[in-house]
Amino acid sequence: MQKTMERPPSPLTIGHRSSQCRARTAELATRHGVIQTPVFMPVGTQATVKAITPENLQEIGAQIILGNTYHLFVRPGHRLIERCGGLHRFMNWDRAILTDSGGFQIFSLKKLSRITEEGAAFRSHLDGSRLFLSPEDAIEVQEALGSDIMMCLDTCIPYPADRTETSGATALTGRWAWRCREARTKHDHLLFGIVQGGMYPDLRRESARTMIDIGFDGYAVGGLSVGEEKEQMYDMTEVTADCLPDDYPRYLMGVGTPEDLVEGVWRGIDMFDCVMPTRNARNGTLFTSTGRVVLKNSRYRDDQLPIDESCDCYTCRNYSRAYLRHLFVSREILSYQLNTIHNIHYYINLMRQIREAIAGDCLASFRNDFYSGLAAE
Ligand code: PRF
Ligand code: ZN
Repeated sequence: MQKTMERPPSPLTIGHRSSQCRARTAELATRHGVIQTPVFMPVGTQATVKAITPENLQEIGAQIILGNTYHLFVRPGHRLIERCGGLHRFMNWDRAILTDSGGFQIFSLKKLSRITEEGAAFRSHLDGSRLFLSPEDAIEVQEALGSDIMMCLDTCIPYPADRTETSGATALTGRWAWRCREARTKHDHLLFGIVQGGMYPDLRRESARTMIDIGFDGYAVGGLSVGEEKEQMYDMTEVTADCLPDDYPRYLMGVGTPEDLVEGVWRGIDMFDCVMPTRNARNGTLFTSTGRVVLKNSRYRDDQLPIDESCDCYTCRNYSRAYLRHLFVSREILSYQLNTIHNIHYYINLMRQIREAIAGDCLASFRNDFYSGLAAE
């Protein structure tokens, strides 16, 4: 009882709950506006969503983007960004920003890092210089950036990992989460805890319990999409989401494909981020309602159709597959911009359709139609 009383008020206001599954629509209140969920957050690691302008993002309808503590800490440094008026002003984006804590990036650069109780010691991926990030530092950096949603510093567990290793890393993530909450000085900037626990359902439940006891403004599911099978990823998402309080936001980190978004929402996830739409755009792979278009494929050489006939993005309204293929094979700069506009639009529009389907209580038929559309090609 006591613990429930200590919980911060939820920033989430639930709209509709699906009668068919765990999905819900909601509004998430941040310092930079109210976000309609479920939502996809385009990734802007280096204070830019690669290849497109904030104006492009606004026109597409992106409500919130993700920034990375680790990258901005290493370069150009959070104090410089603070002197420039914070991350929003620095990059000219006045909607919401969620910042990842750096835990996952440091994990990704594993050979360059060493995790201790105190924090993560690592070498800069730029010049090899020695750096250190404690849970307290991660909060200080995110507060200096002016992040609307800060993430706790966590330790992402590799896959596969045995139970002993998973249990130790998950417990450390719990101790760091306490320190993150203590280090926080700005209470109007939201702070989310991250559930780890690898592929062990009981460790997931224990980790969720720890995060709930600490009391955060929202809860993330970390440590998934790290090499495990899809079914396992969906099972772990479900196990974790089911342990989290129903009235707080749930965020599935670093996931995923369009199919993963549908499956995540089905299991009660409200927020997603992934480099997939932006990275694939730059590699010439475009998402459509009938599957993926790989631009280098010669079948598109003479193709007058837009990328997706049912898409109303700037790219599809104005350019043919033949032109986009030409730009891509010629490695023209415009290729990156036009492809990114389309892919982000596809993801943002998919989430809008999902929200409408939940509100109309027809997510099950939406999901069926979505899969038959993909299978049509
Ligand atoms: N932790 C953090 N960021 C992340 C992850 C995580 O586990 C993942 C895992 N898919 C992506 N991004 N802090
Ligand atoms: Zn399009």
